[in-house]
Amino acid sequence: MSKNHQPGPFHAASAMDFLPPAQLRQVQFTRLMAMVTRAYERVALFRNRLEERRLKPADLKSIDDIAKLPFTTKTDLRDTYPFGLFASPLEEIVRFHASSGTTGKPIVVAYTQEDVDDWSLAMLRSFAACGVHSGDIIQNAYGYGLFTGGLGAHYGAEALGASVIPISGGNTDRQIMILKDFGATVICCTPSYFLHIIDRAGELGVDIKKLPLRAGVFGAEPWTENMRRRIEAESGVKAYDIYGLSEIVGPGVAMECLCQSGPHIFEDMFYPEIIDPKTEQPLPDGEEGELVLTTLCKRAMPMIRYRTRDITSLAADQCPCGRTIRRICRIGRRSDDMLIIRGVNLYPSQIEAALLKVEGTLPHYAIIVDRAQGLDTVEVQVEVTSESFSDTVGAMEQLQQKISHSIETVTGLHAEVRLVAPRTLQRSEGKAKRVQDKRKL
Ligand code: DLL
Repeated sequence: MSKNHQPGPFHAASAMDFLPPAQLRQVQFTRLMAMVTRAYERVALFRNRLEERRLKPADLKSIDDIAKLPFTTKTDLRDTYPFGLFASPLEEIVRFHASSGTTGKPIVVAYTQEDVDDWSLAMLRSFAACGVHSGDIIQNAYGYGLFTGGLGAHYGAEALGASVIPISGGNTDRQIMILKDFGATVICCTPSYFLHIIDRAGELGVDIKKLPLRAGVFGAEPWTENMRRRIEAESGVKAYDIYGLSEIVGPGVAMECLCQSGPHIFEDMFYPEIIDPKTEQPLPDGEEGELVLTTLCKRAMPMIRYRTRDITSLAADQCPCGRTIRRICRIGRRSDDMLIIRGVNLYPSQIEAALLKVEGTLPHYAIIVDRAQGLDTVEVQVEVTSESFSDTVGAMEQLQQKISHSIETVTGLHAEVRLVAPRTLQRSEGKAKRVQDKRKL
């Protein structure tokens, strides 16, 4: 192990990260059996899917048999909205979260008390993996609310025994003041937001390199090695990649260790597979494809072979940190059209759903995504009917506001709206290309 790759103090909660592979497989199989049995007995969709394949939980003989199980997709969550996939009665649910669906309705996820405890443990292991410890002051700038980032990181940080500053996202000047005044040693936020904090700190004459801030737990959106280098060079803060998604638990599905060689998946809790998104056949370690995850511990809302749409590969080589759990490579793209804007998931179909709610608009629109001073911007250009377009300036402004409001209601995001005359936006001869993503990550 090189000098830069010190393993850091070992945290007892991380023992599962280092299990011998045969023992890990045994743990995975035992947990899989309990989870699949629960899903089969309590969730109609899973029971029907298994019955269609003439499968019973008892037919699974080893963890490899997971490949016999049916996939679950975001459409399944949409079709069973809001509570149709719950395996626990509502009395046992202690928490809901939600994330963007593909149209107007969000997808809902739920947790029992044990689920919240397991999630906190996964986040504790995430923090411990990158050397964060009980003496740290963690500024948690992930959004608190239905988004899983804020509360997920919060509970994990408390379980670790660290001091949490639950500042949530936004209000950058205050973020910088608190970073300085409280002497935060760790920050949690999206990597693009941290770049924005760096830029703003520069404008305010604050040198982040001189602050006690040592590490950043960055995720919820794709980022690159280039961004990591920029963050580290400009702020002196070590940047670690954290991965997760609401459907599986939230943040803490996978997290980088001090070696910064890709997030380790907490495989005893979330079983990873890589499949070819077209043929749906499993691919071996090292090959790129779509990540499929199965929750091995979840009670309120178990997920069987959930198709994440995230494209990655599982690293086959051993990490110098000694963890036996596998790593995923950076997720740079998805196999669907979901965009991530300031950490918020956005489907073009949501914009369409928002426009449909406003009279006077036509179903032709373009979404232009860009990045200004580290922050993502969204402009929506909308064709309006000729009657609306020839209306008074006041009426046009009103329509613009209505559209903007409708987009914000459906997506939770603010977008600049530009009204254009009928037949101005380029028509496509094949699949409509509605999104221009000009961000250079
Ligand atoms: O973004 C959970 C999270 C919160 C992860 C805080 C990390 C930190 P969702 O809003 O459901 O959940 O979005 C999940 O975001 O399928 C990926 O496409 C993307 N994503 C999350 N982390 C990363 C990452 C949270 N480190 C979706 N790199 C996922 C690339 C990421 N993409």
